[in-house]
Amino acid sequence: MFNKILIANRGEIAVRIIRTCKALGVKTVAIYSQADDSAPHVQLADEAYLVGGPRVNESYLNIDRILEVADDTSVDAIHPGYGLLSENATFANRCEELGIVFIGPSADVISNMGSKIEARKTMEKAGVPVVPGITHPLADANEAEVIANNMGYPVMLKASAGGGGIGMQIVKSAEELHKAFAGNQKRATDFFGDGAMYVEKYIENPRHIEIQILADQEGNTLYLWERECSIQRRHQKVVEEAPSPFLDDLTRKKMGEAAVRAAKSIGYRNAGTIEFLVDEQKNYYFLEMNTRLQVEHPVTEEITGLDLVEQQINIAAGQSLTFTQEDVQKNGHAIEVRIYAEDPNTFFPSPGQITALELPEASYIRHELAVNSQSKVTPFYDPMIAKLIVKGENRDHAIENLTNALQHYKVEGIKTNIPMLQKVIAHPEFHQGRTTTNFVEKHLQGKPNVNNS
Ligand code: MV4
Repeated sequence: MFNKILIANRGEIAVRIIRTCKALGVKTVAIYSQADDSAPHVQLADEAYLVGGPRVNESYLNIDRILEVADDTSVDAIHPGYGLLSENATFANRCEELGIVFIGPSADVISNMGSKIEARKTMEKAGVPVVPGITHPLADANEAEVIANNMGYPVMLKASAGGGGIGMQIVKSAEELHKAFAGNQKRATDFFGDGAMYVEKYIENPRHIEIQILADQEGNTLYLWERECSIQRRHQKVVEEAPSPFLDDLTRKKMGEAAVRAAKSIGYRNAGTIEFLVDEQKNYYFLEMNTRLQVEHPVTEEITGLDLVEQQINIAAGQSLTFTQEDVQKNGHAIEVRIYAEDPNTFFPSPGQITALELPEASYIRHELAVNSQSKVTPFYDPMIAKLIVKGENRDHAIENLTNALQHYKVEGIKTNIPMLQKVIAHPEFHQGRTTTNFVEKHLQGKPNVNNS
């Protein structure tokens, strides 16, 4: 087992990782920016080092400086958390060159899954259903038109390097196609420095359901059920739950087995997530693979009783999984809501000084916090300040527990999205499990399902 781990992240996920390290008796090294000198993760770690200015490019993405700290402190491994350097193949490679274990898959696997076209090709070969479409880069708008005419409209143009909803465009007719192609290619080039695009059939009113997997160094690969993450606003997830209210046990098993095939086909090691779009007929299609721990991992932990960070660390340290697929439990129902420092009406970030923080406590409540009652929320990072996770014997109980918890959740000094979360979970459509990706636009903003990206 490792003696010391550096956590190359900040906020709630850095705190979360430190917690498991402490439980495992592993020493921790935190890094921080000038804007984070009194942040919770800095206070909790055994050692903490300043790595640069407030902007992520100067600090949390500063690979040279982070590796200098890792070297100086003689850590055995680096946990990248999510976002930031977690899916950066260069960083994974640099760690390996220094003889430091990157807690994640190999650099090759990261880059293979980072290209959506490569990922589609790989999954198709592995017998995992992908959204109907192509697995090569489009030469030009004329080729896109030929393919789209064959496939039938609407279609979606997507950037191969895309993610987070950037660089994708719905196209409803041949007339729209040439303009959409040029616009999308420009955005892809501007954002990702890569204009490669492919085209897929557009799936109407899909759900976003993802399968958590774990794979050890020997290739033992298990699925840890699904998370339903359809309720989002502008590609920012808001509510996540496990299990999905939409899946039946047979679909659940088939998706789990497809996810295991996907992971095995690329020699995957680590915790990982296979994202699927699921249509109204419960057809599921591979969307992308995330080669890291996810923000919403706690709902899986709550229903399985597993600690995913512990599993990641054990796997990275070369230990084999100590349980089999049949051992993976699925108890009760868990829901996570993301608390953002944002104006509930305009959705703009609302940074500032927190003046009071009073949290509900109960056996069914779990908090993951990036802040305390004295924190200042700065404009430099993601405005997510906390996650609230509740459990229940079943979905109705979980919703009831969440309603109570949110009622007693007090953050003062800054604005938060709590009123919006309350509207979501009080909505009859949510109670009925009609959680589709257009939920927020349809039920909370009175607008049709427009593509805002
Ligand atoms: C789609 C789609 C419909 N059809 N692809 C959005 C994020 C990106 N990773 C993929 N996304 C979508 N791809 C096809 N062929 C609809 C979406 C989509 C979406 C997906 C998951 C969660 C929320 C979403 C909101 C709008 C659109």
